[in-house]
Amino acid sequence: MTTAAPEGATPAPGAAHPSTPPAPRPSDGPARAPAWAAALAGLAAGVVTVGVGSLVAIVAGAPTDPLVAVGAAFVDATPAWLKEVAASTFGTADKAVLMIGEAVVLAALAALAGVLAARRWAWGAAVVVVLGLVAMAAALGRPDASWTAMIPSFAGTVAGLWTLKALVDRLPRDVTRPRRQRRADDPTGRGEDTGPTDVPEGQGRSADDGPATEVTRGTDRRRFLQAAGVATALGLVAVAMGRLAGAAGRAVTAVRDTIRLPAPRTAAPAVPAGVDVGADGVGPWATPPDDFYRIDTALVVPQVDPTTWTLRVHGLVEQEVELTWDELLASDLVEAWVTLCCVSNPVGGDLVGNQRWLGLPVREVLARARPLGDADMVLSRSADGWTASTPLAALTDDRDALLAVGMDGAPLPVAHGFPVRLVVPGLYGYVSATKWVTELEVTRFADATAYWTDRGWSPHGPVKTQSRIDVPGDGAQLDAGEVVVAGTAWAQHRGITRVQVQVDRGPWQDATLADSGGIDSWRQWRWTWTATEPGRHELRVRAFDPDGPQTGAAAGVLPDGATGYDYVQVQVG
Ligand SMILES: Nc1nc2c(c(=O)[nH]1)N[C@H]1C(S)=C(S)[C@@H](COP(=O)(O)O)O[C@H]1N2
Ligand SMILES: [Mo]
Repeated sequence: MTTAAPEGATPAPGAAHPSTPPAPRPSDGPARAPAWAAALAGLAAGVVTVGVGSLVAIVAGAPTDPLVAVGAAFVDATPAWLKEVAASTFGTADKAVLMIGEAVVLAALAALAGVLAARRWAWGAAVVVVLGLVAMAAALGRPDASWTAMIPSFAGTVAGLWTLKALVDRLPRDVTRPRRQRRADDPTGRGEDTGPTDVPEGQGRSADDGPATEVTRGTDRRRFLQAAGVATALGLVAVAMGRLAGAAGRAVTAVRDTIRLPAPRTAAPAVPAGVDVGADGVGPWATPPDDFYRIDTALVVPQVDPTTWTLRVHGLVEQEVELTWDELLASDLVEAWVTLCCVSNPVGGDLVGNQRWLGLPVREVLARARPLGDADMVLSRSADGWTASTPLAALTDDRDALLAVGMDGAPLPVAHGFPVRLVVPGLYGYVSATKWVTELEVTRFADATAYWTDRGWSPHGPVKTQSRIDVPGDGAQLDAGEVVVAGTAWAQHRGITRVQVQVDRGPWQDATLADSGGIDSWRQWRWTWTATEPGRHELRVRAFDPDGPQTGAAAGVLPDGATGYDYVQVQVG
């Protein structure tokens, strides 16, 4: 009988004790869970799936909420005539109707998954997995979607499967069990001597508990309802958070869409056509904003409304200053190309990007506040409380340290700091590039520390001169002959003066530099290698700034940025 018992059936008392044979259970037939409970398990798992999916979507900062993605894919896939019918029938409410319809269909399928899972786990699981695959496909099918678009649906599906399994295991069973035999009839004859340590908790019950059927069902049902209730509540909270964040996001995005940035007082210098080295596999010199690396601690991207945004400049200043969005846009804005990079970028890594920023030089705002003589640092703070410590000198010298409002000729993308962020040439992002910035506190390194400094990173983060081989890729198989070796190098605010490549630790050889787009931007390079000898080879690169070659000593990113030469190993022939 035990082998025929469905998953989740209460183990017989003493089952965990090989020395104690199970008590006879004459009518303990294959217990069947009531359909309402199985359907409820499915619904709860469905709510968890959707909730986790939309939460993960916010965390990922992507518009790939599974429900929305499926809805959007449905709209795209709907033949035009059906769309017309829907539009004329439901009018402007058709999107809401679509989402409600989707929720109803999903609820029905979730309930079905529960009922099936209660009979046979694999059937129920299959329904969940198929739904998950549909959502992943829908998310991947959105325009511009990268493979990460499927993560929310995937996470939701995993969470849903887990919840379904947990609830199905707890389904109450309609079992009619006779009153268990008294201990006196116990075939082991151990009778009343059976101590509490001998019987696992909750499994051994004395006959005084009354009819086993009532006790078991009542407990089962209560436990199940509690578990289903908790799962549903958590799922609903997640859904609500997803909706709220989504609504705030849409509102700020809508405001962003209406903004027309003023023309710069000083336009960025014209970029020579030759900044791109023109080698396959080397990305564009100007990083498209959609491809620009994103690093921040924000779980939910801060939604800052420019109309209520202000920048407060205070601390060691003669005059506190408060700047509004309108005042900022009415200022003389400057445009500059600046390469931003992350201190966590390993040698050869891609946490680096180059863009054209539009903003007000920070020194002009600071000049209005008039920092006091003993100040040496500006602690910038974001709307979500993140902080960066920037040397006052880097913000007041003649470099283009900007209170930026534009990137690539458009308002900042929300994930890159809309409406206002800092961009400071020559410093890693963690000590300078505060997104969603709302506050500049003029202070001293001796008196204040920033977010990452409190977590073991250096208070100072000047960018280290670095170079990277983009082609050939590590592990590439190459034909003997001429091989294009190319990549990029950066030494913001000092400039790249030379790049060299080395084969198998031989002599360093000069690469050809692409045109310079200014000392604050990275510089591409290429070198042609005549690969004659078949076998394994190693290519290394190093860059020079006006002070000399980059350091070759390998060091990790902590506490102030990685050093060492980037290299690739390739196979020729
Ligand atoms: N508010 C805020 N700004 C921030 C951060 C952050 O966590 N929060 N991270 C910084 C770090 S470490 C880097 S490298 C840059 C990255 O900017 P990006 O995401 O626009 O590429 O932002 C900086 N600005
Ligand atoms: Mo960073």
